[in-house]
Amino acid sequence: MASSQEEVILLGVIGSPFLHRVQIALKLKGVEYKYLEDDLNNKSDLLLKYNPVYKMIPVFVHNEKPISESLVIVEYIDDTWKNNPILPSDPYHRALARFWAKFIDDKCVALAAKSVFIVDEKEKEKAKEELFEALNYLENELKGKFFGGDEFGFVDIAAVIVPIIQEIAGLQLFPSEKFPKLSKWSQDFYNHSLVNQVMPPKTNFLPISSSGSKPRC
Ligand SMILES: N[C@@H](CCC(=O)N[C@@H](CS)C(=O)NCC(=O)O)C(=O)O
Repeated sequence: MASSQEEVILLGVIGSPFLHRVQIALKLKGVEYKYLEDDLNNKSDLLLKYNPVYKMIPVFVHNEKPISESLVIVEYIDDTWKNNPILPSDPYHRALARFWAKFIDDKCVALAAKSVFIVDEKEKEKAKEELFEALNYLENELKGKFFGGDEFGFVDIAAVIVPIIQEIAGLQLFPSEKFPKLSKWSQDFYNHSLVNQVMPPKTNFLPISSSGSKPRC
């Protein structure tokens, strides 16, 4: 728990999967925080001050020290509040968890955006094929109920975006016959008693958009 001397602020926009990563981590740790909803069409001075480099939410501010990038924030939360660990303790398993979390952002998220926004049909099909290939790696990586084992961990929190991509993109990304484990995982994770306290109704997710238009998610 954050002590009464601590000030914990989170800037975000409800419906952003990147924000929800941080909220799940805070809920798991039982950290109280002040939530400030931003407006991506009219970014607050606080957002521009605290994340001048990317000008993106989420931004986490702990005792006036700002941190950006959702996965960096989740690691910081895990390092700061030691109860209910998010990353494994073994260095090799920690490295693997970071590898898959990065894979989700670099491959799955990037390819999903591409497969939605590319206009050329051939290229769109190619991006979809590559996305399916990437998701197949995730499917094979899912060895237990969660990526983290019996309980969810860093990769699960990173992967919260994967079913959201399906919703917002209107893609049948993982029909259960193609990705049975991912499909079951997404139900288990979203229905988890901590996670479902944080996630908004699926209709509230922000639309992802190509890098040219604003605001983007
Ligand atoms: N890599 C960032 C991505 C965050 C992100 O894409 N945030 C979007 C909202 S979902 C944003 O702030 N967009 C504003 C903009 O692009 O101007 C993270 O993991 O935190």
